[in-house]
Amino acid sequence: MFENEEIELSVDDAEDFDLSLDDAEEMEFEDLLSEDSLSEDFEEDASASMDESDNALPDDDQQEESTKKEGFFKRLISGLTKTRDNIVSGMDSIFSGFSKIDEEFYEELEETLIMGDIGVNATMRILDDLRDKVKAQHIKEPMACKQLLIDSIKEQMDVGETAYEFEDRTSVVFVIGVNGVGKTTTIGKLAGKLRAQNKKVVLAAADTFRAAAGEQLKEWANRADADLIGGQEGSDPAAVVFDAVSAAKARKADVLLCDTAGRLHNKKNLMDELKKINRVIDREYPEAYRETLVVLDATTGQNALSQAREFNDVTDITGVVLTKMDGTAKGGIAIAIQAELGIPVKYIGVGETIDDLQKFDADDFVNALFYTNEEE
Ligand SMILES: Nc1nc2c(ncn2[C@@H]2O[C@H](COP(=O)(O)OP(=O)(O)OP(=O)(O)O)[C@@H](O)[C@H]2O)c(=O)[nH]1
Ligand SMILES: [Mg+2]
Repeated sequence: MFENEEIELSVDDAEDFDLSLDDAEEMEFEDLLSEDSLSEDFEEDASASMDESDNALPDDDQQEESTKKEGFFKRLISGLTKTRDNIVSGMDSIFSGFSKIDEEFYEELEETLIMGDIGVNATMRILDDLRDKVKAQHIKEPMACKQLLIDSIKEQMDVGETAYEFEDRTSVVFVIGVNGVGKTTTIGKLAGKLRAQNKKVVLAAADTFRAAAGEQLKEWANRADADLIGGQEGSDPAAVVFDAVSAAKARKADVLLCDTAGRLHNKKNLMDELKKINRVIDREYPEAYRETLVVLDATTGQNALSQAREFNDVTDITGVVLTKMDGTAKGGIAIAIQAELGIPVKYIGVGETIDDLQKFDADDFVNALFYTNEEE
């Protein structure tokens, strides 16, 4: 089965992935084009529910930009408490416990970084960079290394400026990831964010494998005040996406968010299906800007990193959403993802409600990680 804990695709699997174009053509999508086949029994236009909803979105305009930024940083600091305790308290005792910078000092730092889920390769690069800086600047005091280490981590995480272009264009956001990582929840939160910017949002419930998946997305559509296009349980997910693309075009939607299954009968099926859906979007909506987000559960640490690699092999990932950052000690994985894969973490999930999705900024993240009260 395709469990969270183990996603291991062999190269052989990958070679089998290719579905021929003919397969896709056989799906007779033309038949689905007619208006009345748009899965009406499942389709939901939740626009009426906005006003009386308990979950009405906060009015961004009412808040001062600076207060928001401050509040955001505070939330980030508190969300990262466990990760910070895990990594930084170990660091501080190394910085204060050593009287000189020697091999043993570097070894202790290495162990702490690796234990903090920063990843072996990223750790090596961070420490090589630190050694260079220490040498070049003739640093003798371990305490004086702290800021250099922070700088090195930030440099290794550099993936250039993170673009959120899809938010401002007519776009399709394809959301993928193994089961239970938080795909559906992330789509709900993203829909909420986009609706708060007054965008027209359509959700495609392309997880037709799990019985409750459609209902779950429908709830999020109501909460976020977005349209939903779904299909019956067991129906072809690529056909649902085909319908959703037609609806997005007809309704002049700004953003189409596609939820996908995290588990199928086996891994190969899942990857085949993702490829097939991808092809349908490419063919039917070539004018749309494409964003492919892989959702990873931060609590799974290094497994998240290998999942990102596997998905990157079958599709071009444009960004990562790292969920469940609230309360995990494994938040260091954000560093490993950017430093080792060069893929930007675009959002982090910090809770289960509609407001619990934040844009990720590597510098803010590292600052929050190393934040101590004395520095105020
Ligand atoms: N604490 C916390 N929980 C989260 C976060 N994101 C998602 N969850 C929870 O994780 C669980 C799984 O989330 P889903 O959105 O259903 O995950 P999924 O990837 O769609 O799962 P499948 O559809 O089964 O593949 C739910 O209980 C969510 O509330 C987060 O950022 N923080
Ligand atoms: Mg789901």
